[in-house]
Amino acid sequence: MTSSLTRRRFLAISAGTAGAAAVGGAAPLWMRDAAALGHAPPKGVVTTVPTFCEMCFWRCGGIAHLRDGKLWKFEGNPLDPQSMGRLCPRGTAAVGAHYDPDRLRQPLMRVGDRGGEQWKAVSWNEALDHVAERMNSIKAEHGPESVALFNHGFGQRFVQHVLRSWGVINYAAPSYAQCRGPRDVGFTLTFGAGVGSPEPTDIKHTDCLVLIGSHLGENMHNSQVQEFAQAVERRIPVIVVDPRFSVAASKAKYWLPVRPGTDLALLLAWCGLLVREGRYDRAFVQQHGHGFDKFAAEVQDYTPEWASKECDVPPELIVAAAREFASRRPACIVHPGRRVNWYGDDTQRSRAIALLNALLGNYGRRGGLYVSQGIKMERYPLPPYPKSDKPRADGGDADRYPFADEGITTSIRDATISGKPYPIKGWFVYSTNLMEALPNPAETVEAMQKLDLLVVCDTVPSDIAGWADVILPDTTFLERYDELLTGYGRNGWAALRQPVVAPPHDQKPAWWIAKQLAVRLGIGECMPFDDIEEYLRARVEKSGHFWDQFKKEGVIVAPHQPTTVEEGLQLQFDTPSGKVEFWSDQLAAAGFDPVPKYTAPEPPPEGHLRLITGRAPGHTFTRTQSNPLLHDLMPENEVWVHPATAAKLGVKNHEYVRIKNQDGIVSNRIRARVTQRIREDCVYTVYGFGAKNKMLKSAVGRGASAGALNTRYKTDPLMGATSIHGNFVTLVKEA
Ligand SMILES: Nc1nc2c(c(=O)[nH]1)N[C@H]1C(S)=C(S)[C@@H](COP(=O)(O)OP(=O)(O)OC[C@H]3O[C@@H](n4cnc5c(=O)[nH]c(N)nc54)[C@H](O)[C@@H]3O)O[C@H]1N2
Ligand SMILES: Nc1nc2c(c(=O)[nH]1)N[C@H]1C(S)=C(S)[C@@H](COP(=O)(O)OP(=O)(O)OC[C@H]3O[C@@H](n4cnc5c(=O)[nH]c(N)nc54)[C@H](O)[C@@H]3O)O[C@H]1N2
Ligand code: SF4
Ligand SMILES: [Mo]
Repeated sequence: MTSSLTRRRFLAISAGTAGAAAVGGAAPLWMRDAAALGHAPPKGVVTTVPTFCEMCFWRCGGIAHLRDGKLWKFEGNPLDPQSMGRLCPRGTAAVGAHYDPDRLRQPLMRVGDRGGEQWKAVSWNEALDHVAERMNSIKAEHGPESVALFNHGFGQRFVQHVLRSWGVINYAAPSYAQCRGPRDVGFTLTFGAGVGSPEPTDIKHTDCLVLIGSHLGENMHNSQVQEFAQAVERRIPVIVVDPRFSVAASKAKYWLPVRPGTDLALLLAWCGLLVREGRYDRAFVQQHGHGFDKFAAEVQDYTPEWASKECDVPPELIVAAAREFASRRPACIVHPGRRVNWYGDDTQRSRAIALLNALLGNYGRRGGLYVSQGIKMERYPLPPYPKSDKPRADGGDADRYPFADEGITTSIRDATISGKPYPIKGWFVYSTNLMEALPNPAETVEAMQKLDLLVVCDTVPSDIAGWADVILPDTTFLERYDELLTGYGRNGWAALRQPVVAPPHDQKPAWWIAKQLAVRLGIGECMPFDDIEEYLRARVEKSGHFWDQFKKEGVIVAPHQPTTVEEGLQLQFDTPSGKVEFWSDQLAAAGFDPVPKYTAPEPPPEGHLRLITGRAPGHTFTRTQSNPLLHDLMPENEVWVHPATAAKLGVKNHEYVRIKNQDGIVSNRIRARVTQRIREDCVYTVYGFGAKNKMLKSAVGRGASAGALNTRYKTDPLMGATSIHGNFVTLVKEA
């Protein structure tokens, strides 16, 4: 396949929503011709620097182009496996993050009440002295465990390292309990390994792809979307299960518009059908399965007719889809999804997805789920972290949720509110916008009122920064070094993040902030190097690579190791039985269902609709709202509503409405998008809009915040993930 073809498909896949979402109907900025993007033939001296993208968490390698020393454009790095030489619209718009006029420019300290958004500009010395002094007084009174870290994204590495070196034991990212946690736990319980990122789905070679929600094409994880576009071009059957006619659904052979929250019924019925009709991989099950007979006995009673009633899709469609994907095994994937925290029982749904894949025998198979390989890069010798005799308060040590294997943001929040198991008095927030990312912002506010110290390190005045005592302005990823990226995939690879341009104001790179803080906390020895380049260079050279070449190429790709049985891989399963656990003794012992059981979701109360959320191709959550290029592409979100529902409510297409939830929370005004592309019993909007911080001038008040409407959430009893799709809403017309 030629790259031009692929590129066309790539654009076509994402165009579906991007075009529709762009207000005003004009082609979105990133799709206009090269000249409009500023890609006119260069004048002046052009230089290039490779680095990797942080516009989302896919970490694509790109090449920044400078014209006369000024940042001009950012393109894919052909050597990089995550970008395969192309960036998605958000990556291309990274230039806008550097030039964003709303950026934080210097450290700020709060004057007046917390959350009052009154600030004075201070020097770095003053800001960091204050943070260190407050941290030390919390340590003196309560111990270092009473300072917690919330972090997300790649830049957090040294911030976390310094805080843990100082004694912090509670730390969490929303990418676990608010995102992929249930999926990774569901897969670990079944196969002994989580899914990880990038997802090892061999879409490139698959003969059939089943998507449960996963809205590829709106979810723009770059290389995955490129492979999906190629798969569509190859005309493989795509099966999409989604209450909404997503971009992926528009490319599908079968679309199953299930009633929201009923996926587990469908998945169990599919398992039942495969078992009854003998359409599963007997050899795989015999060789690698544990407890298959008990599993089979349990699932064989789930029929398409039963699932049809729960899911509100015809039984014939359920059967046809199952026979279609089963006929392609093992080169068939039921995609594990990524943001799976939908209803609070998500680990068991993810486990059902894992079990369905196991029945297809696609684990470690070409066209199925391959087994990722990594790269070995030597470590830099750093002192070990001190030990604490206190338990973790972040729920990450499985006390509170037996199968949690990472820290849980909301457990830290709960501990801050309750003071149990001990008081939490300081929050250090690095690169996560907790006001939007966590459920029920009122609880976040309640917790923050109990703090003696709230530090936020961000690039822009996010909503959480509005609550800070001290705001530390980070550089954007284009202006700094970070830790070395060691990635997993078909090949292991390492990538370098390095400064492309100088920060425009008094912003400082995260590693520098961490080191300065370490010195003030009296633990400077935990970062035993003057400059991070020294650290990175040592790691690279010790690993047998050339630093200068790495700086020039940006990527080191490890030699290929087998990732599938076809390539000679020996399968291993790190479960208690050493096998694929169709029946989970672990779950049974902990008092949970060893095979997932279905509970019907609560129906919306009379006159209410379920609120579901997802992604727009041209934004990443709140982090791109003030990026001028992406703001231009999509300045606000819309609420999707079915014509029949809209007619009942008297709502017209494109009209402004407000979303009101069951607890009386009313959103900013938001345009209605009246469309057949969604079921009648739910509405849909993209998450990340509706910023509240006044300093975010371009984006404040634009669109509705889905985070603010998520006041009613359930917590997954297995591992602590919090649900997002549990709210019922009405649309209120503007007076
Ligand atoms: N452009 C862009 N891409 C991104 C991101 C971004 O911010 N912007 N974020 C990245 C991140 S961190 C993540 S985690 C991923 C998330 O991306 P995905 O893992 O694809 O997220 P989903 O939860 O599957 O996406 C929501 C989809 O699920 C559907 N849905 C809602 N409720 C139900 C239901 O009950 N059943 C079924 N079957 N479907 C339902 C919605 O209609 C929508 O199409 O995207 C990544 N990619
Ligand atoms: N209601 C609802 N809630 C959700 C979701 C949903 O779909 N709906 N999705 C969930 C998912 S999948 C995820 S992954 C999480 C995402 O949650 P977050 O990671 O909190 O999402 P962002 O909005 O990207 O917030 C990141 C913050 O980091 C800042 N930032 C960006 N780059 C840098 C940098 O280089 N340095 C520093 N210091 N800061 C930086 C941004 O300005 C922004 O304030 O949200 C979860 N919460
Ligand atoms: S998927 Fe897009 S935004 Fe995410 S890292 Fe890659 S290019 Fe950047
Ligand atoms: Mo996520």
